[in-house]
Amino acid sequence: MAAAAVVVGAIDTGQPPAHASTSDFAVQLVTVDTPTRADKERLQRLGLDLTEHAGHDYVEVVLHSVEDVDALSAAGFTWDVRVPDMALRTAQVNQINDEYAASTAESPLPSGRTTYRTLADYNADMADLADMRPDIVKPFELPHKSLEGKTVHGIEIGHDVHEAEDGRPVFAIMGLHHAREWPSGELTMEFAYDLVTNDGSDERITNLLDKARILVIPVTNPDGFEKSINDGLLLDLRELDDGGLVSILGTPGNAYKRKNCRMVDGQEPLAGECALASSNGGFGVGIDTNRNYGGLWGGPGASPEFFDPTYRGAGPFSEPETQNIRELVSSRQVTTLITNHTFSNLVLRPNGVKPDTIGPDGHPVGQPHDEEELKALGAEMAAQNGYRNIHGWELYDTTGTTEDWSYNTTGGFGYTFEIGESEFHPPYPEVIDEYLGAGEYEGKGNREAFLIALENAVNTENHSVIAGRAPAGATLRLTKSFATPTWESSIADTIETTMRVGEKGKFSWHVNPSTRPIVMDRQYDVLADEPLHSESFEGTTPAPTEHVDHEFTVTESDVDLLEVTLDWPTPDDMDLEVYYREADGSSRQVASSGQFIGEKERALVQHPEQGTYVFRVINYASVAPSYTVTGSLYATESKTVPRQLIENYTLSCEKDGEVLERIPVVVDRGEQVKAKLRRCFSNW
Ligand code: 0X9
Ligand code: ZN
Repeated sequence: MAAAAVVVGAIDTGQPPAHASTSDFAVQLVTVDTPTRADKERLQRLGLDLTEHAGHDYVEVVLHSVEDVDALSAAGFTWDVRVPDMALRTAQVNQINDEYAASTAESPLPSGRTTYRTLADYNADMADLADMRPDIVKPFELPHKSLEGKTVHGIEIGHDVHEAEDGRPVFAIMGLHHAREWPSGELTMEFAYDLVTNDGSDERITNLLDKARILVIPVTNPDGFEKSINDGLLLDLRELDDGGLVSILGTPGNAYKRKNCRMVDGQEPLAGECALASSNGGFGVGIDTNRNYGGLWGGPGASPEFFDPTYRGAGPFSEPETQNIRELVSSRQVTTLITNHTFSNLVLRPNGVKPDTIGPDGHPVGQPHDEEELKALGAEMAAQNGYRNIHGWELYDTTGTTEDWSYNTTGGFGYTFEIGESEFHPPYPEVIDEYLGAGEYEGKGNREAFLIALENAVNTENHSVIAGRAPAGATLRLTKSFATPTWESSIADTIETTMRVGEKGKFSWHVNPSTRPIVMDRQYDVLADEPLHSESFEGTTPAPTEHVDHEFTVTESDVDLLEVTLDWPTPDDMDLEVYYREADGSSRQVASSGQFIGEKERALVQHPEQGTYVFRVINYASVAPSYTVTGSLYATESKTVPRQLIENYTLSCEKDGEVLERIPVVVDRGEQVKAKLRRCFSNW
């Protein structure tokens, strides 16, 4: 089947745009038909630039070259073009942004900004916030410079922020792992402005700055972001003299770059090298920093190929950009974390791989141990921004992502926000709406979602507290070392955090549970071996391109899966479609299967409603005299992988760097335990 061209959201001049570049391929965004999960997995293996924008029967993909188009059609996929020329679209967005900025002195954002920030703007804004309120804003540098030698900046916000840590819980929010996802940095930065400018006047925020410390890292991948924003802002629309035909100045360059600036594994890039490597829209070189974290590193949904958009890197945490976040999160008690991305209007929670996937420990990866709480908080946040609240794996598998590592390693709740409807960097007014909320979400939006996340960070029901008495001025240190499983091996991980005991000699330390979620008991569902009910229909094959329908009724109410299989004796092609018959007699397609020639068909309907289904057997090109179509209904059984370990922290009590006492502490989520220190007092 040929690809139909459906053009949405781009200027349609009726003529192909003129390009300044010699290359005549326009980078485009297409919607690829993937009716089954198997299709999605097959698509994923092609190494194309998949976006997170996907539904049950499609995935949006960025096509950067003729080779990409060829790969897609060679694999038999069909697609619609959504944005036929992304460079043109970016140029158009730039024009909208220029007009908005020219007509608007100050936006309703906390900072009042009217345009996207450049890298220099982010760094200047963080410095400005620290100047504005030095008492509550502490600038910090992440431990590793980027590959190009840039300092990665962050700010810590909270009352008495310059004092030694006092046991308050920590909230972390970050953006721009992916270079082209500009709003992810904007919203992160705006939240910082919101907190800082409302301290003292807004009771809720003032209270939160009393109870928590907030780590803000708007640009985790400064090398990549710099390339994307610099090239992206250069794209320019010019009116031609002969009748206003739209032309475009420049090529996309790195405007759609995703990854970091690693050019060759294990080597630092040469000066200027990364900016020049704008082949294929700049997605070619680099490591996907959101596949480079250690948790299940190298598993499904992360590519071993350097030029793949989801290249995982030479090893877990091989990149300075991910080492930075690792060391930050391992040295603080981050009870809630949000990593911002664009786009697709999603609140994603762990895990990144389908629960029935057999993990490296030989058991199904399962649901996260804290699924219920993670889901509930996700739902609360999603009610503010109108996003879908789902697991990372529900679109496609990923491993080595930020929150899959941070949650499974530290137990702190972690989420990926996929901000915005349909673009990596939409017109700036959309960024404002995403932050403040618009339409039915007016006054809520991601601002409110972030505040709820921050409130969760201080909510003792969802973390742990170690309380007790210790000599005033003592340093308390919590440490824990363990092996974090990657997909094929493991890495050594250490958590080490400190706090200083105040003058009253009492402490209350807000921490993550001592046992990691990954070794706690966890649930997974398996399909029962035997179907609840199964029915087969034999039929005479219709003429090519014709079809035959069979009706199948579901009377049971608690069915987890309807499996429909189609079999025939010859190695040629039939297709299968499954419809649900609505009360008004109309039919709605609920599943389909259109495999390659020779492969038999299998379509799945999750949680089928009661009622009548139609199995449509289509003769695509088969000479078989007859076929068999079978519907089977299955229930799932919930199983448990038992808790493998109880882990403890080691709490040490120190005076001037000398350890006076060490005790083990075990604490579960939602629990408060007393730590009884003795020798620390007697030896003080
Ligand atoms: O693929 C990604 O890294 C993220 N999507 S994006 O379009 N921004 O690139 C999603 C990662 C989060 N998903 C999971 N944890 N599964
Ligand atoms: Zn992203």
